[in-house]
Amino acid sequence: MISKQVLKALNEQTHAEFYSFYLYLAVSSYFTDLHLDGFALWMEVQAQEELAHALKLFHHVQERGGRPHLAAIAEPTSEWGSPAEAVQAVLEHERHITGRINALANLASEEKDHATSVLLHWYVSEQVEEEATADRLYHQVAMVQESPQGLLMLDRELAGRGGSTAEV
Ligand code: OFO
Repeated sequence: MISKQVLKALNEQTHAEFYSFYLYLAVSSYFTDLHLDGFALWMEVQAQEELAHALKLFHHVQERGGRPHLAAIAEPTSEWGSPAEAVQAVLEHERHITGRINALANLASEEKDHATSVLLHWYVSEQVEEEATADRLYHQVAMVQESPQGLLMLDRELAGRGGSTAEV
């Protein structure tokens, strides 16, 4: 049986992952408006990953005899000053999520909830990848932001890699 504290924290993290889904969709939509379809696709694939992250936690709560609580999801920002700013927002969000996952992992250890600890090992590794890919993309877009040609080349590259978020 899951403790009340762990249940609450897992539900909050599920909510944070649903918010991540919303944020990536908002960024995807921003890039669609700019006709940067490769960026838009990359962000949409990321959004799908976030949905999977949320559902994995949702099902874990159910399997442990808890009840998921579905709180309202806030509207994400939908406008940024430049493509680099939009990608920076994603990078900062991933850093924030890493902090949350680490705090959750600490709580699961303190509560001796081994099943949740094992599940969270996956999230800890996933966050290393999420931050690294967002960081790489941010540096690439910042590098070409003054060059429309460079931006279009990067966009084409991202369009070709839309099926995998593990690479940029
Ligand atoms: Fe769910 O990892 Fe990104 O936010």
